[in-house]
Amino acid sequence: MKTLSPLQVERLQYQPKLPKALQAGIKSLDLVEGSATQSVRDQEEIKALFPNCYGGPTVTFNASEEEVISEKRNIGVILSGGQAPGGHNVIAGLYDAIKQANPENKLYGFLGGPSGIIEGQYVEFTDEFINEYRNTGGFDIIGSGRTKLETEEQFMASWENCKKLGINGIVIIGGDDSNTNACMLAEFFAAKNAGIQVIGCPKTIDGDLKNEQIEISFGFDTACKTYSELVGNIQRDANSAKKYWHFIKLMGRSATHVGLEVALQTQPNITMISEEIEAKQMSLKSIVDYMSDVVARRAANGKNFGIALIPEGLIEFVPEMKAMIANLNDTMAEIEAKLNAAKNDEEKFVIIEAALEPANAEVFKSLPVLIKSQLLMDRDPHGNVQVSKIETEKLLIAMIEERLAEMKKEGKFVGKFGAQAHFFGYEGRCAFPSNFDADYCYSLGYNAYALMQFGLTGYLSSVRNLTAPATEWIAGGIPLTMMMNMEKRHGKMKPVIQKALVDLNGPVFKKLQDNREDWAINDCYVFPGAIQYFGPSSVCDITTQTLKLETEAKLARV
Ligand code: FBP
Repeated sequence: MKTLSPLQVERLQYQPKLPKALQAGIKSLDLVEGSATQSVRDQEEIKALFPNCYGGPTVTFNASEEEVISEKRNIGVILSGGQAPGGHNVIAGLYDAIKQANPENKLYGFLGGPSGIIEGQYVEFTDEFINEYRNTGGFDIIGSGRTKLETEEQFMASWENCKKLGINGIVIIGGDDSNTNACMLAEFFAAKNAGIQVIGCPKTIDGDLKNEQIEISFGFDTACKTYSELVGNIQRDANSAKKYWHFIKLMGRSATHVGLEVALQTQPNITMISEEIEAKQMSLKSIVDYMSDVVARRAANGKNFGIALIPEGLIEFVPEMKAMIANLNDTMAEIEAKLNAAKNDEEKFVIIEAALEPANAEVFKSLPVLIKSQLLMDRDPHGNVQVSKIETEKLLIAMIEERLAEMKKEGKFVGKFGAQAHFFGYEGRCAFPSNFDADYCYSLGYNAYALMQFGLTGYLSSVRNLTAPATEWIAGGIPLTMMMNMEKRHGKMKPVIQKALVDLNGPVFKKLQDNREDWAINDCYVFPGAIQYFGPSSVCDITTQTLKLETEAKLARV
């Protein structure tokens, strides 16, 4: 017998809100086609790679008086990549739509991520099963994984397993890489006339899967609110004890949307933004100089405490580190056998330093042993360095300590520097979804089935107008090819969904920039507290500052 917390019991009763067009029911919909689309770049190459899925129109739904005729269907769903709050609600929304369309329809969940469809590992959802997971965080309903679905053999095996279950639609809930794979699978099925549609849902706490039609990926809202609560609590502690600098690394592998949003919600003393570091070509030394300068200026005011937010992916944006990591990735692949034969990390360092280009070898050598070891860890299946395992916050603390010691000798630092390192990532990925994410995810799942009902494939479920109340949200879809371009992966040019990085000319970054100096020196901390699920909608349903500022800027442009 499972023990449920009082909040869990309450949340199971929560009925997520749907956009008005979807409220009339899955059978009462009208599809409105927008204009044809094209990929963000490299149109000819993407079109050649996706002849069946390329260039379809954007679509939106309206409620309709006429009933949609719904054939019996079996659908499979896959959770892919890192956890994000609300994934269970995507499945719940999908399930409810499927059953409303025809109670004989079936929803299968493939277990453990994309490998589930390849290996034929699945469960069939029932009311009882689904009901236990409504409005809960996590992906434990069927588990997730990072297997990259890309080879002909994998597609063939997936097809075989779909045939066995009579599946004619697959929903892939994932980030940019997983949705790229969703599009490849859609293209494969379309080319084979397999009669299996594929729809993606935009997931990732990192917030880097977005564009004009996809205002935000799900999970970002809850994750940022969770981290902001924790950062706020630490700010109170720092402001009470007045003896520590807290260096907080925040998840967000490639983009700093999480760091930026948390900064706007909490107003810490230092916020590093990876995209800015890259644009200004800031070296590790200049980052350390900037941070040490803030520490010293606060110390001069008698404040030997503060809060610094560090993006998870920072290390990959520092020019000399970026060049070194790229060289390291290639080198490690080339000398894999030699590295496997090495007895310990010390031996590996020697082999690597000899194999790297001289300038990169110097950068590698200059790093503390801990960081060097972390850089040698396995890459993820998409070829990314696992930045969550690199303790950048500790690297910066060590370097700032050294810099402050020098400054002390020069009479430029009169104070104490005691630092604490934190990493907030996993804490936010499986939190109870906020009302926003509970509603958004349920709508995305429900809407994914609506797209299938109209025969679409290779589309991403899109729900827009998200700063308005949920009933005013706009439901529809966009072709996945619309978000694609060609990028180099594992040494080869591949079609991928373009990551949305922080726009340094945008309103969100501008807000940070305008306040940075004030927040650095004065204590302007905001303490957001815990996510609220019950009470006035102005507190419970409100979403992120990022969305608010971006929407205001969009409206001002119109
Ligand atoms: P997704 O892009 O798959 O959503 O995952 C993002 C993320 O949460 C990153 O912020 C983080 O770097 C990574 O997952 C950690 O992955 P893992 O769960 O494999 O440690």
